[in-house]
Amino acid sequence: MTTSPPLSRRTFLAGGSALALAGCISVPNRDPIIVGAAPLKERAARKGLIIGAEVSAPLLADPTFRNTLTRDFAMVVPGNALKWGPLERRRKVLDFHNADAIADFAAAHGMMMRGHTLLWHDMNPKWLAKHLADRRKDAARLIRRHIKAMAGRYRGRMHSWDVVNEAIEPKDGRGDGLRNSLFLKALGRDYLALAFEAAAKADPGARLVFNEYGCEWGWDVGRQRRYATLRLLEDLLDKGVPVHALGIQGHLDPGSDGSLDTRALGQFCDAAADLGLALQVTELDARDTSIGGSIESRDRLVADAYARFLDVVLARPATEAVLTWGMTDRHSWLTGHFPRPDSGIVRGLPYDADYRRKPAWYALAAALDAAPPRPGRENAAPDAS
Ligand code: 9MR
Repeated sequence: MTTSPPLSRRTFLAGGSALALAGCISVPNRDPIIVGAAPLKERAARKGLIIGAEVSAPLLADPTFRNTLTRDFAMVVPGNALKWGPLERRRKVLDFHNADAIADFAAAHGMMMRGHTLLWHDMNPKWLAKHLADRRKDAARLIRRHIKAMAGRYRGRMHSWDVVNEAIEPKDGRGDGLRNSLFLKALGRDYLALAFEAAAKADPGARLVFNEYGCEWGWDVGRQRRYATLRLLEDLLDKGVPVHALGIQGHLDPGSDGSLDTRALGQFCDAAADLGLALQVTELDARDTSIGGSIESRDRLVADAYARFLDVVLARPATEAVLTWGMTDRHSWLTGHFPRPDSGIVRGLPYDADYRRKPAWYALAAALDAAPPRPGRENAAPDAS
């Protein structure tokens, strides 16, 4: 069970114009949250935290998107531009133009950047699986070369890299809970150490992250995922493999009972921190696909999921960053991947499709305000003022 932070720790505004700007949401079973409209990045920086959002390059040309993004967020992460598939559709022809556009945008606006992702079982070029299967002897060299090309190109410019994404899949039936991905098939579990070592060599300054989903699930498979993740990280760290942080994706599903077990999530965060890892929330959103009722009540449940999840993760001093997977419901993977029965837009992000702040924005703001400061890191983020 999480408890509400005392209201005195929330940001209050009083007075006519301030109240017009202020948001007031009433989250079920909690006090009403009243927060001003101070940018999220300012609130995060006060606590030594970083707030960021997933973007795609074409959106950066839209002034409304751009202005909202730079006002609220201090970090960007490309949603797809750095995945192996879009990057090297044809073998040995690398297309960095979208990723470069995002990196240039970040630099021009004093924003930080995360890299997503060096190795993932999904969104790979068609030629890759066959190539790895046909030439197992070359697999390690090919993976090293890929990581060197990617992480090397942005050396010194990435705050962190998702080195390996979603490597856990208990349903694949292995004793260690690892996903039977094309990389595992080619190299066995050694591919994980190889990837982190290659990334450390290519960009020694970047934080190297193991990124995973389903860490907050209450179901049995959630418990299995957490167990497998911790055992794997412990093993890698024991062997001296340079893993620096655990990425907790945070794709929440408030319409589904058991999808968020705050107690298990808290214990998981503590166990990862005990291993010496930093924590990042890397892909936060909350889908209302299976929630009926009015927009207001749907938005309240989404905001409640943000609040309950963030209260747990931000209470941990090891947590250093929160990134939402997108910013506005106008551009979110959720509507395509988890369509609502009424075919409406899925309202999982802090801004609605018309760039109005939603209760989820205010829940995020309140959670940042309530987070304990990270000693020594307050206002450490660039462009925090
Ligand atoms: O947001 C991404 C979407 O545009 C792609 O179609 C999809 C492909 O599976 O990947 C989405 O991003 C995923 C991320 O890379 C890893 N975690 C889950 C995200 C949502 O599927």
